[in-house]
Amino acid sequence: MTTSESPTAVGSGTAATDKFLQERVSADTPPERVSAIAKDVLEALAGVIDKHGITYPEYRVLKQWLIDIGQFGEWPLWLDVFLEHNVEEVAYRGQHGTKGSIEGPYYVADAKTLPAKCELPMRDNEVGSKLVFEGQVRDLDGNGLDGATVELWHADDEGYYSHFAPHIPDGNLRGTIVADGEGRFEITTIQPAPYQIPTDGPTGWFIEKAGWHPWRPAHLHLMVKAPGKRTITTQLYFKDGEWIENDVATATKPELILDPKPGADGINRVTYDFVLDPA
Ligand code: MBD
Ligand code: FE
Repeated sequence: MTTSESPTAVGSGTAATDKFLQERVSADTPPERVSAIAKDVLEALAGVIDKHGITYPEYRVLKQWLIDIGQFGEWPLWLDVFLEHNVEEVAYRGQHGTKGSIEGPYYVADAKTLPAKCELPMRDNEVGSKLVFEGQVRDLDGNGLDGATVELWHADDEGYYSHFAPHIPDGNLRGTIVADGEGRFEITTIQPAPYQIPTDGPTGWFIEKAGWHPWRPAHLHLMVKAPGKRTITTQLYFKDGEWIENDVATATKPELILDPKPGADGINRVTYDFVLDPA
């Protein structure tokens, strides 16, 4: 691997920021609500400054770090690691189906469409143990859903994501699986590795200065859709996996843990069914 092909914090950060900027997001927040939220945020920060007796050197370091986060393109990373789980909990209040989890910074829309029984796009020599992931998309009454899609994206055996690491081909380990008429799917992929927040950028420095660890447990990302149903964005983890009890992004849930077992062919297999609420 040449230096220019090595993943760097600024490289993945910039790619995540560029991807996010293409979405041109908006929210219909009225001025009274903006005012109420902004007031509470400022009051919370005032409380922290007062409580800890924040000094001028500390204030200037904060300013520098906020500028660095922007220049490294790491706002998507930092926000999704430290705040998104709170927003996700609010968004899924009162929902009955499969638990959600955070989307994170590395989703890419319009991944290749694949049939219900498929292999995720991967390199000829893709490293990692094979994993067969199968299941069914159902409604709250247990009926299989026609027209369901399962978008799956995950890191490779080194913890890197395609589109956000320069040495991986676009589309690698990403797919939009069209489930069959009863919502069933069977996807062959590889076991992802845990993900490490880049240590050569401001999110990594922040974690290091606080004496925390930069790891997320190995995970699969999923976005599951069906006509007339509420889309769920979630993640699935692996039983007894490293960092499962102390995810830096606080995004694990007991209901979202897989326990693959080798089948008769020796290949690891696991079943997980998704339940969607009405839209
Ligand atoms: C990831 O792979 C991820 O899933 C999240 C939420 C944040 C950073 C990297
Ligand atoms: Fe991830």
